[in-house]
Amino acid sequence: MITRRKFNVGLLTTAFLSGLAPKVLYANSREDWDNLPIPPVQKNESTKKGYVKYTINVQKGFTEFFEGVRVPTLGYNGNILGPTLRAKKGDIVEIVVNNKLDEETTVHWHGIIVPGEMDGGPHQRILPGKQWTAKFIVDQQAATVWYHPHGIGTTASQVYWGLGGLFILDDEVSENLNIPNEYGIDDIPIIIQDKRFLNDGRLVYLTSMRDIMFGMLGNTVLVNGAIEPKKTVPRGIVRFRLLNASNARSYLLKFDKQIPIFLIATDGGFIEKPIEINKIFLSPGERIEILADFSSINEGDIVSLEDGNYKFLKFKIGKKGKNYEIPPRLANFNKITKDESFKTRDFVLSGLGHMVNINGKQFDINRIDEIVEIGTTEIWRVSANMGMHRMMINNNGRNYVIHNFHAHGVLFQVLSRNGKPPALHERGWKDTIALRDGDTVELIMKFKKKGIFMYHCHILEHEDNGMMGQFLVKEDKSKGDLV
Ligand SMILES: [Cu+2]
Repeated sequence: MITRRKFNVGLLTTAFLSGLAPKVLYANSREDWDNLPIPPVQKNESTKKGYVKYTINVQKGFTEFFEGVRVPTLGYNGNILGPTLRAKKGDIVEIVVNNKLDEETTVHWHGIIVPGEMDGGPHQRILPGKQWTAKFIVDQQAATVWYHPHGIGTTASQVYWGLGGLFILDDEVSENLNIPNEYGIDDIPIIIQDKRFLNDGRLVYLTSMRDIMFGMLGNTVLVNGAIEPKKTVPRGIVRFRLLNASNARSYLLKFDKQIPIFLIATDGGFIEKPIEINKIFLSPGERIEILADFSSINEGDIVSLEDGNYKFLKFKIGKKGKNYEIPPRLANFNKITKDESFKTRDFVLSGLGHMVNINGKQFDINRIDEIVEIGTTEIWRVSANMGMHRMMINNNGRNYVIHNFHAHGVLFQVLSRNGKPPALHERGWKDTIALRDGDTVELIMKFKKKGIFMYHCHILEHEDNGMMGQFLVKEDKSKGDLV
């Protein structure tokens, strides 16, 4: 995947190293349209009905982000990022992973609820030159999920240098709704990442103490591996599957023109009915699906997606697209109520940099932190408390996402944030949730798969520095097999 931009030597100064570069930096770049890379859909190697087989090679490559500057990157079956994998509810999925790197890796299916041994966490190490096969049944509703490395101490760098890909799960509901579903045409994957480039166009990682403290923030936003790309979209309703695959940055996105936007899915899939929103919030690891209605925009006009006033993705409105509607209903949503909970556990995320911890502990692969009984429902009360570090984060602003919380092997619903009902975009199925300093969220979840799973901060430098714990979902033999 070659994603060229002409580089304006000298315009990028260190003043922008911790903030995002304003768009004027690239004002003189080539104005190619339709240079948004669309990750190819991986071909199913199996012809058996209901059986999906993929082979993923984890490999080294090069990417030319700026014309004439080739930088080393990592990719799945390519130079950067990876193909989009697809499977349907009920499918048996077999994925063969070949590690062609010089270091070990793992592949975690973020948002897919599989038994612990297939989860691709730190226990499923793939040594250099070795192979690992994951096999699982898709046992959940349609959703936009993703896959990425999850080794001990290597997740952040491997994701930063390019490893990550989308995984789209379908079901009867997603296939029968009259919403855009032409991949890459009106159903568009948007993988958002920020990276730090030097004046000469080189990509760099971890260059200051701040990167260790708060996680790596870049100075340039990439979409699907390309810098500030552009795409023509049909004049009508377009579906966007947004994934924040950044190491540490959260985004508050909006379009720069007034158009109706409807939230249709959160991390774990469809919500009950579309909700009109005007901003899209995503912390690292989170996904959101939206329908944007461009029919009021004239053909040829440009609408940008922006964070603050940094327009990092531009859409040119093309010819009228297919006739879609904003459906009045999307899917069944069974709310889990508080009284179903069997137990409440507390998780306090504290510290920065090398001091990050959960409940005062740092990750130890030989220690199980929590034991849960399969089939039970629990409330996990998760909070971020900076304590003595509070002074350091004050200049990041009150809404700064200092940590977030991702649990493997389970989807949850948010009961409350700071005692109040959660925001609209947090009322669906979730697997990752943002936390500001002082926030407390109550998450309710039912454990359906057995094995050892991780819970951690998805600011990847924090995860690698030990902001992670393990829970074991155990079968209660007296109650029979629920898996
Ligand atoms: Cu964190």
